Amino acid sequence: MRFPAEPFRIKVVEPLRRVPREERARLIREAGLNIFSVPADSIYVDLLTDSGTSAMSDHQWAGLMVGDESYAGSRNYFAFERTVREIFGFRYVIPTHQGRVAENLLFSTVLKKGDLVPNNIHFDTTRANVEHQGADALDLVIPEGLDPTVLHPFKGNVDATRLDQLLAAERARIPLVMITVTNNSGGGQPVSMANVRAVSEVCRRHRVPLFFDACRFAENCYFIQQREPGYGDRPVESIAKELFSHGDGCTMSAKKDGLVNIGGFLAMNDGEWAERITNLLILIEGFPTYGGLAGRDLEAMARGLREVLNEDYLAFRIGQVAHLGEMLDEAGVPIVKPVGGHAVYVDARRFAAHIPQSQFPGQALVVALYRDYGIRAVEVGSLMFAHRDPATGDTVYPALDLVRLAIPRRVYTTEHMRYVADSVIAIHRERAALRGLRIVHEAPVLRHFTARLEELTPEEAGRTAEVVAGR
Ligand code: P70
Repeated sequence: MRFPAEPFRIKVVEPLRRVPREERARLIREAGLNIFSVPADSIYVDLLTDSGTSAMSDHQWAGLMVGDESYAGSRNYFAFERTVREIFGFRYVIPTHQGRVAENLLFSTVLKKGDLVPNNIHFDTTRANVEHQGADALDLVIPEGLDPTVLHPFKGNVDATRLDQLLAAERARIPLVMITVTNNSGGGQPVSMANVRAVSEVCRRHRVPLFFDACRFAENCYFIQQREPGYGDRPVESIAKELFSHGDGCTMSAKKDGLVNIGGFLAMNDGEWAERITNLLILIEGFPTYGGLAGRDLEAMARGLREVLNEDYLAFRIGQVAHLGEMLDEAGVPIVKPVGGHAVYVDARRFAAHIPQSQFPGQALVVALYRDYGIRAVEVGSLMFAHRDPATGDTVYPALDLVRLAIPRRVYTTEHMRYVADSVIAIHRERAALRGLRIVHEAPVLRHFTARLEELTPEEAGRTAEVVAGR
């Protein structure tokens, strides 16, 4: 047996619609080749994100019925606060309606212009929220974390030596250090406990608070149990408690490992920061015992945070994602290895080697996956991350150009995964037919959400390919 079968059975089903290919071709064209603009009911298997797409359990749905919608002091808040204190161990618990608000509240409270925030790799909303304060977001992942072919058990690790040097030189500009678990932008790769301990030691020596971006903490802790010496016999929950004991706070989008469709929070030990953040919360999100959510949402989140630590669930979850990766890898499709916790990342630079990064090879694959097979994936590459160097005006391309197949939690069956694998493999066989793209409209920040693109003609694509090849 490759991995344990689903540790749940299905009580409610949601029918999926399969639209004809011609209709998909029209929809993606009208969407400006931007997959975010395609209506979701025209998608067969939606792997855009694992965020907010989880199936809740019967226990969580039952929790919605005991929602206490009091403006202040809802009992669901206290259940939620208790749960977060127990698992994460932080004193102050501030609910928000999703992760980026937690980031925004934290950064607008503690950052000033010219500051620096190190992280393994900032996720796009985190980077944007840091930069929105006029500060710099610095990525300090270990070099292995940027090479899709290197097999390393903890490719999300922070380069602790570089962090130490940076703090020695720039301490005054660094109000906090962050670690993202798992490292989403680097392929959903975990961070080891040893690395967290090392980073924590560096931070304490320089007296800088350490915060986690905890979106996928349970998946990270499961990898620690499976891969790190000394943790094989430890329950995932106890690993999580140890992990967070090395830090001073966290931001969390509960839309991932909270197993809910909406929700997030900030938690920390510093009372002064918590007070300033709470004041801002009241201004923009809501009263501190609901923070932009309904009482029932807080209950679902409290229950989800416990369910996600169930080890039968985690073994199935991580196994299902790994299985999709294995099917692709065995067929020669270039993917980021080892496979991460929530998604399989296809290496688009190798998949479509004839398309230069300036022509968005990842997005070309995303378009083909939808048009030919009704599957929605997301580009995590030059469309999402390329930017202009303010000094030289040159375009700086990210090291990795990836296409992410994110697997929603408890939503798709292994048969769906087989369909996805067969589709990607079929496109890979015909990859020479993929054509580069160009942007015709873009927003100044987070452009990938709304950009419009068009396909290059074969002649245009041919010309740039020759220039790239130096002919
Ligand atoms: C994803 C979503 C959200 C996220 C995250 C980390 C490590 C913070 C947040 C923000 C975003 C996304 C990307 C592409 C398509 C759809 C959605 N990640 N930190 O799928 O949390 O969304 O709750 O504000 O991964 O990776 P929130």
